[in-house]
Amino acid sequence: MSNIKKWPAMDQEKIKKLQDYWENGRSVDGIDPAIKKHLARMKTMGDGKGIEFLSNLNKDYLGAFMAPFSRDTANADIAVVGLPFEKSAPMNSGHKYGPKMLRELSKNFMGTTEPWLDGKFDIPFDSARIIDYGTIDTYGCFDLTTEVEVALEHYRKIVNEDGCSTMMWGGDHTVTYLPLHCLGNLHGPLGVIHFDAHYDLVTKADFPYPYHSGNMFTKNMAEGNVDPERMITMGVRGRMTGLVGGHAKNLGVDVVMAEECRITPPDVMAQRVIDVVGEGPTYLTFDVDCLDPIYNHASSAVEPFGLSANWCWDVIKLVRASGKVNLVGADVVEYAPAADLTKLCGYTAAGLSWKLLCWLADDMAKRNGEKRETVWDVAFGNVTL
Ligand SMILES: [Mn+2]
Repeated sequence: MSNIKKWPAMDQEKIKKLQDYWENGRSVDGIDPAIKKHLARMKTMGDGKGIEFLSNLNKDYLGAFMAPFSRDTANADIAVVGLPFEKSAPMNSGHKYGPKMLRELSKNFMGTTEPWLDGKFDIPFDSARIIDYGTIDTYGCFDLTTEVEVALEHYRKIVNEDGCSTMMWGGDHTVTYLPLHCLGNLHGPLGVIHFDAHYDLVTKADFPYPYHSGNMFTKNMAEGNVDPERMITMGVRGRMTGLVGGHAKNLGVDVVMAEECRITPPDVMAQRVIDVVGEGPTYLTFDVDCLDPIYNHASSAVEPFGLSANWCWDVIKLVRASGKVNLVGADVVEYAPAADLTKLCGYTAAGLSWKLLCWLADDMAKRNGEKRETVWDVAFGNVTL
């Protein structure tokens, strides 16, 4: 005989209520009204067919974060763009597969909504018209300058003609030249929030090739598109530090070494970022090699003793939450999936990209003075509630 003493049963009335809830209670009855409205809207897409978005499986027909694939930038506010450059990778390569893998993994990071702060939610697809522009095809460009010129034609249309913000996936860090160049032209000189193990401040005098993964900031400074005194770089360490550090001092870029980042609380660092970039138009570029190899070992220049993914997110979150920084574009670069057998680095990069997309959509709505809704022209299945 067991000596278990059974706990008294719940009373019949309570059980009856639970039975009734089991039969009739639906999750949609208890959710945030804004999300309820969003889900109802999603359900009517494409002549009432709706978008089934809770499962990421078999969603090749949808783009990044389940956004619609489109090149109609005249009717969009934010374009997710893949740039597959890898000719400037100093060591490990394979960045050409970065946008493709991140697009695939990005479909994990949504349900088209995201918990934000204080019980509020981000619903980026109800704040801005977001499209996945796809990956810009530079296949056959065997010279990096030609590759940049081909992609620039796309970027000038997306940004300068049609006024879109871009959430970009590299590619090696060369790709950041394009949004800085075009968004700087559109908005005026940009502040830059830069996460990286490296300064990336090589000059033409150092190395005369026009485009590479170490000169996209300095070239844009010389063109008037980036203000070095509104730029902060976090996470610097490793082999290039002694060589390029003098440029940061001479140009007035604020640099926080990885060692200092690790002992600085995120709220203190967030305030420093806000003080440096100010209220002007600001770009955020996240080179995954800023991260410690435990969070990223799939980039072209792995450097040990780096930042934690959570610290970076906390800093970014607190900068955004201040409401004081005007984000006009963002990117996540240097991810090379061939070295990422577990996809751990890719999930981190894609998850961070989704959070940056939410911030971009929020700031885009503020600049527009109104929320604009993403529309899916083609629907493929019922919304799951
Ligand atoms: Mn870099």
